[in-house]
Amino acid sequence: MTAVTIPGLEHAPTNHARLLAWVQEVAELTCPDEVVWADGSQGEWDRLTKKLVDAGTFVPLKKKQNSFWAASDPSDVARVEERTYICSVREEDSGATNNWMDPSEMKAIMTELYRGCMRGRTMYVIPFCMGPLDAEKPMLGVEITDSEYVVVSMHIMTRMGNKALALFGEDADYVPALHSLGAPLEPGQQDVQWPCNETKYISHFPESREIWSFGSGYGGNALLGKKCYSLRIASVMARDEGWLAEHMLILKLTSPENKAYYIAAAFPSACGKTNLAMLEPTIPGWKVETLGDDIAWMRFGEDGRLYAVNPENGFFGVAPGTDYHTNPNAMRTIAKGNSLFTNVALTDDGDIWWEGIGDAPAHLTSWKHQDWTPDSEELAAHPNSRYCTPIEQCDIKAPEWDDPKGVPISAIFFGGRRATTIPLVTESRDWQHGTYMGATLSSETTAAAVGKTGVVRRDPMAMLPFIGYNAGDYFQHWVDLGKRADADKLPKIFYVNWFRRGDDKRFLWPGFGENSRVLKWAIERIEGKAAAVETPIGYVPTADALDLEGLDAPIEDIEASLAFDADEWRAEIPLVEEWFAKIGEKVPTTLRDQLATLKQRLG
Ligand code: SAT
Ligand code: MN
Repeated sequence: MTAVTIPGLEHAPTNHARLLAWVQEVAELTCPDEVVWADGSQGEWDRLTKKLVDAGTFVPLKKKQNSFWAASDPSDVARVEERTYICSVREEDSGATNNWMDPSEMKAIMTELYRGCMRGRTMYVIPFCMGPLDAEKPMLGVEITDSEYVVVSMHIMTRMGNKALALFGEDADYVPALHSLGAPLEPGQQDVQWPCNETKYISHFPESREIWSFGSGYGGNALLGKKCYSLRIASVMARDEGWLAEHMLILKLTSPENKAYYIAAAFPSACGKTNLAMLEPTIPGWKVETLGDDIAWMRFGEDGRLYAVNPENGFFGVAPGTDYHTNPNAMRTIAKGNSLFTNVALTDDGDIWWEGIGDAPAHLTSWKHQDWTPDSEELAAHPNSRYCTPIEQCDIKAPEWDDPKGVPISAIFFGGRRATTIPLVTESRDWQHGTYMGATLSSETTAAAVGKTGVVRRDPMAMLPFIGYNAGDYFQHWVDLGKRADADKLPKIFYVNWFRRGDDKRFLWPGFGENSRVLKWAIERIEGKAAAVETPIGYVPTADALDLEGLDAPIEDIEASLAFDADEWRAEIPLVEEWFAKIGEKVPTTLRDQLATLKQRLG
């Protein structure tokens, strides 16, 4: 058989034999018009953003330099959890919380979908590195894609191109990640603004550390370094190698005494991770700096402490609700330009707009490309519309944000969106109790995934859609790490809920910058300085243990936000039992014991 010649295939900038063979194989299967190796240069950015503008996918923003507006196909706006698969060799290794298909069966189906799927398009080969390039063991990947939108998004979200490829040598390990929009073009066929396919698969092969994605151009489905690699595949690597890959922001909190603490916090998608990561404290003398807003990789250092690294290079934040009040630092970051905006609204003078950013102009172009006025019944921006912007230009990034050593974590926060039951903050008794809190975390669903919003579901460690293996084994991994470590050096675990509501549905706690009061209490607990009451669910502050100086909120609301209500917690027990029953026999004994203790304490 003679090898197919596809322009660009000959001039590969690497001698990495396995990578070359894979690129050749994919090109022969998908039949692109040409193959281009992404170099990550400014010239490449300029060329591809122009191509996207010419195609109608991007509109350049007159009011933000080097920034672009894109609106997706209305069917391609979020992660598709129903179409996301963990294709482990054994079904039980995928577990009750993941979709599973036999790997060879999935590969057979997807190979047919991929056959000829890049006709009429360019196939890009994007070498990338998750986490610092100068890490002891750089975490490499290669995404093959036929989407220019993906290439330019990867410019922002990852370290990619030549600087990543330089680390491959001739045989470095890397995660192969194949992506196609699934929208081949016949000769002369006019392209659409947002090509995609009705059939979608987001597949992971944990044993061989591979990712195959088809049919979607949306961030979480298509930027494969993010959820697919840094959470689903990395969680499997972390289990095998004794570390943690978590859905957590990383922030640095400096006290008035100038002591720095690092906090990692897990909340489900669209529950305020980015806002907390960039918080402006309302209490004097405290300072927050940002290291990451979505993913933390945590490994034990030589001193026995847990060190966190953010594998990403940019923020892919939920736009609606972001403004100079809720997240001034995000606003300042995107104001500098060099950003992409997807599914927000476009103003007539070439700027972006979304619900919650301020008064609506008299006329907008909505995310559906329709005329929009304040009288319109539909939202101007999709609730899961996103900004994509480099960390580098965030004024409050911590200087050590890309230190390959990472930062030592003092506290881990778990949190969800719950109108009832869960107090503003609860401190766990120890790591195992904290693991129980994480494993039973619950939250109301948001627009970040396709499906109904506002439904309470268990979202363990905010990782429900991202655990790349059996959730019971994942809990066991958390338990085991805690047993192996020196208890004094482990982060203290807290459970928070900014979203508790009063009888009339109003939020009891003002949130945003005021959350600094909760951070302060947590740090003072670590330092043994703040008071708390012991309850059956852990240690909860009374209102006077919190610094409430200058807080403009009724004290009754604050007290209600902190309240432990035994009846509400008794009602929670059957839900946790149902949840553990769903996970099945792999629920660690330690967690069953935690549940039994809680039941007993509740009486
Ligand atoms: O949609 S993404 O997966 O890119 C972001 C998120 O849901 O956290
Ligand atoms: Mn996320």
